[in-house]
Parts: sequence; structure tokens; C-alpha cells
Amino acid sequence: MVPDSRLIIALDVTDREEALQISRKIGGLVDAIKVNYPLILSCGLGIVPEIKKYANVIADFKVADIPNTNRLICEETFKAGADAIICQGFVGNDSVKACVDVAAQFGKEVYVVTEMSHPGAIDFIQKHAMDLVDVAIKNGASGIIAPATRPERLSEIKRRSKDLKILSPGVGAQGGDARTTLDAGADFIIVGRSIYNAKDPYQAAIDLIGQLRR
Ligand code: O7M
Repeated sequence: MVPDSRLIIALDVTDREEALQISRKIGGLVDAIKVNYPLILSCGLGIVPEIKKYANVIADFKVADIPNTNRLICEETFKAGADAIICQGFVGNDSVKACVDVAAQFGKEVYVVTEMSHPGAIDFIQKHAMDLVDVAIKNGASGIIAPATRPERLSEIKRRSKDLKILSPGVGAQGGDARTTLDAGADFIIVGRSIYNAKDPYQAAIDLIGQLRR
């Protein structure tokens, strides 16, 4: 994924028509549409190729299993047409490698979660964020997920992550600021509610892109 708008929408709606309508409206504006369990559990993986008509699709399944199960999950996801998948790094090098190996077969990308954006990330995962960056580097992931809600942590993670792309959720509804997040080192911001709950999601996306280009 090469940055253009630097905006990824998190399409966490559960209604199929709403998901397709938003994708149709703003797919041409954003760098990717991220789908997560709310949409996939509601509509099935079959919605991936439909969304792909409008933008690249990132499957945010935070895959966190043994290598064999990770492999099976990644195969199904890439067969459905996703361009990238997100996995957890805390399950270890072998599990992440399984995802990267499948992605390589399909010519797709893997992103590894490091520190998450919510307050609970401080309980456990924050202590290991730098190790998780190392797991992503060691296993050849394309990039990582790091928090827009803690710009100072994002900067530290950026320093550690070298050339890995950074996708950063937490702008808007979780309190993060778009411009600050880029300045702290993110390549892309991931935004959900501030776009799909807006009265005019198209205009909300345009406004965010304007902030990112300032
Ligand atoms: O903008 P929001 O808060 O409505 O949505 C944020 C999206 O990013 C939503 O899909 C979350 O599941 C996801 N996300 C986080 O909010 N925090 C994280 O630490 C990680 C993710 C994520 O995308 O992980 C890959």
C-alpha cells in the first residue's frame, strides 16, 4: 500500500447495504477500507470482493492462533480477495511467520498489532510493544498497528520500527488527532466512527484528508 490520502476507513457497520453504500461513496477517496468482525460476522467473507470494487480491503481479523490455524485463516481471507490481513504478534514468531508465508504466496501484505489504542492496552500489551515491533521486522511483515491515542508512544514505536509502514487507529472517537498522528510517525490513520457515523461520511472523509495534507 502506497500512501496517497493516508486515510483508511474502519468499516465497522453491520448492515450490508450501509457498508456497500459507504464504500461506493468514499472508496475512491481513501487508501483502503478495513473490515473487521462486526461486518464479516454479519455479512460473511463474500462481502470482501464487493467492497474491493471500490478500494483495497484490509482484513482486520487480529489473527492470534497457532501457526496452522493462522495459515488456514489467511488462506481463506486472501482467497476472498483481501489485500492485507492484520495479525497479533503476541502469539509469537512462528504464528506471525505463518501469516507472512501465506501472504507471500498470494502477493499480499501482513500488518502486526503492537500497542493498541484503548486504555486497556496499558495493562499488558504496552510492556511488550517494542518486542512486538521486533517480531514484525524479524518475520518480514509489511507494517504494524500503533496507537494514535498516544503520540509519544507512536513516535517511540516509529523509531524502533525503521521502514515498516505504520497504520494508526484511534483518531476521532477515541480522542486522537489526525495531523498529530502523522507528525508522530504514522503513514496512515485508521478512522471508523467519525466517518461512518457522520451525517455526511463523504464530507467527513474529505475533511480528514484536508487535515492530513496540511
Ligand atoms: O475510529 P474508531 O474508534 O471508530 O475505530 C477504530 C478502528 O480501529 C476499529 O475498527 C478498531 O477495531 C481498530 N483498532 C483500534 O481501534 N485500536 C487498535 O489498537 C487497533 C485497531 C485495529 O485496527 O487493529 C488492527
